[in-house]
Amino acid sequence: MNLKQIRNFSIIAHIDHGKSTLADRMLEITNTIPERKMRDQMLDTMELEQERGITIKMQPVTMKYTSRGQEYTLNLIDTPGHIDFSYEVSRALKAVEGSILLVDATQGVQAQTLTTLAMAQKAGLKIIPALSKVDSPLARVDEIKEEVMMLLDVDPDEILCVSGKTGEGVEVLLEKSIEEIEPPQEILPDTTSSRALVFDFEYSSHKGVIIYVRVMDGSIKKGDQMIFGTSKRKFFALDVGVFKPDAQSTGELSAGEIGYVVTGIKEARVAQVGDTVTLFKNPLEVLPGYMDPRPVVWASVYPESTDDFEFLKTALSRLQLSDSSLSYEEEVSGTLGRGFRIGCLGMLHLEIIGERLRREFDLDLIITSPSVTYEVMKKNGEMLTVYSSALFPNHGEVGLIEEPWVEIKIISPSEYLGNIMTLLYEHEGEAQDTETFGDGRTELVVMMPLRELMRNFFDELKSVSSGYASISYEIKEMRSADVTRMDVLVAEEPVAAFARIVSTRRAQEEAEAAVEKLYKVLPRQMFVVKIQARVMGRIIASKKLSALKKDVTAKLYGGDITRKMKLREKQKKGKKKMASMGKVNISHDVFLKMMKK
Ligand SMILES: Nc1nc2c(ncn2[C@@H]2O[C@H](COP(=O)(O)OP(=O)(O)OP(=O)(O)O)[C@@H](O)[C@H]2O)c(=O)[nH]1
Ligand SMILES: [Mg+2]
Repeated sequence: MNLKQIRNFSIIAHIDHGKSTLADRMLEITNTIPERKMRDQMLDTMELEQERGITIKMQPVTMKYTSRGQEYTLNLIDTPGHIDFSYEVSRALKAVEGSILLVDATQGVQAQTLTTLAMAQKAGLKIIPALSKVDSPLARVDEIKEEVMMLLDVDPDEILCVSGKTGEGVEVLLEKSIEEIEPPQEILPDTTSSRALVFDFEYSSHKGVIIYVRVMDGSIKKGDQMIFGTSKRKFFALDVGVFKPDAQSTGELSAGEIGYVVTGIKEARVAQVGDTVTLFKNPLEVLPGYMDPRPVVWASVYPESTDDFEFLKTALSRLQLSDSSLSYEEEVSGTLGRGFRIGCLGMLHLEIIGERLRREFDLDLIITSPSVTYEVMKKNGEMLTVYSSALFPNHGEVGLIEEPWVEIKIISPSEYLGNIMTLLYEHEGEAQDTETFGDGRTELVVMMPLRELMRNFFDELKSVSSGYASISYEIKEMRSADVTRMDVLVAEEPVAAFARIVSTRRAQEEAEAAVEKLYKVLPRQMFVVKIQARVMGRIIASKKLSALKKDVTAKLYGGDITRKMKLREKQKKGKKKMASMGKVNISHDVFLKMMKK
């Protein structure tokens, strides 16, 4: 295929600014999808994406479009807007030459507008700015244009106005993209070999790993023997084709094109995003790949039924083949048995992983409350990286603790600043910088412990700003942390799964909340059960769950009072014995209820 007739681009924007809806109109205009098959957010192919109305995974699609008598192949990659999925965006950007930067005309520039734009600029991409949702009665076109002009240093007439709802302006946007985005170029135009960048993959039980590639040099044909540059695994290209957005076999993918290659590989961890595939008999050098994503939060996942352990293991390895940002390691817990510690890019990511495991693999799971990573130096000089609360050393052994801090950027209408400042204080935030941003809005730069960001900060920010504030964050540095382990004891025994790492200044509050919660969900036993929270070797919250009264004498009608007394005496002894054994059987149901917010 002639490179000059190819254009590769992505759509980037803040969450919900209308990327997938704009893509729908492009699919229609280019007749990529017949009208009768069209539905809203066509590129959100996952059931969860449709249900929640958000894009989770990037989705490439190949379209044909004729402009001024010339037919073009347009490869579009729709990207997610939510911050937890920005690793998807960064990978998509390495496969294209340009990006449409969409700004919602009813909302204006938001935090993720800035971060995704910075990513695209760093990748050296041509930026095509456009306002979306201009059909809306709430659209403030002139005002928002000003914001974009400041951001990009462009003239107002360079900012297009589109509506994914009505289709207004979409053809103009396509024409402009063809005009302004550079066609792809080969790095080695004369090569007889081929190579491609792997930017994503999926797994099919029939076909094995299917890699999503951007061909950089030469062309990949069905039947070619290929090799992964880094993992060195060989395979035959069993099928080659493009996304329409369903896979459509073409037999060949040439330089500049975006499509898929079926590898037949069934084992996990061979295909890596960012790896290069090249012709086996004449391999080319490996292309620069991607930085591995750094997990932000860790949580433990256990099957509700211990028999499901192997199945959970398989499920995670499959899931990793459709979500390259997921990492996990095996872990054993005294109470919950064998499970995994999984690393995620944020709370929504963790929630989506849990939901996919339940749905796509029909697994019943216990997911512990998430924790960030702590670097602990023990008094004996030993260094530990702790991801799991239960493994956090005892207070007496701890020398120094460090935890990750993030730089967060918040954009909000200025009238909510007071509320936001209070919230920041509650979450140990330190304001660094404020700047007025456009009309009546303020941009705040704040440093905060990641631990506090993960403590429901996003939801609280939404609520104190009536949904108007937007946020992005980046992990910046490690700082010393004033945190400690809180144990929850049931009948005087600590329950590992309930251990949490809490900030010392909030220890009392957390301890009382944990005891209260367990008091509510733990069924009564045959004997009195103490529920306690312990911090730094001291019990700081405690509650007694009274015993279940089972009247052992009920069956004795009238009769002998001494016999009744004897029975009661016996029962008392029995209870005492049970209590002294300290065995309270905590059911999975109780664990589940405790893990829930
Ligand atoms: N009025 C109006 N509403 C729109 C338009 N485009 C999208 N919407 C609505 O805005 C919401 C978000 O649209 P999406 O296309 O899913 O946004 P997105 O940018 O793909 O969202 P993420 O992928 O989750 O970041 C939906 O409720 C759409 O119906 C538009 O042009 N006009
Ligand atoms: Mg979307």
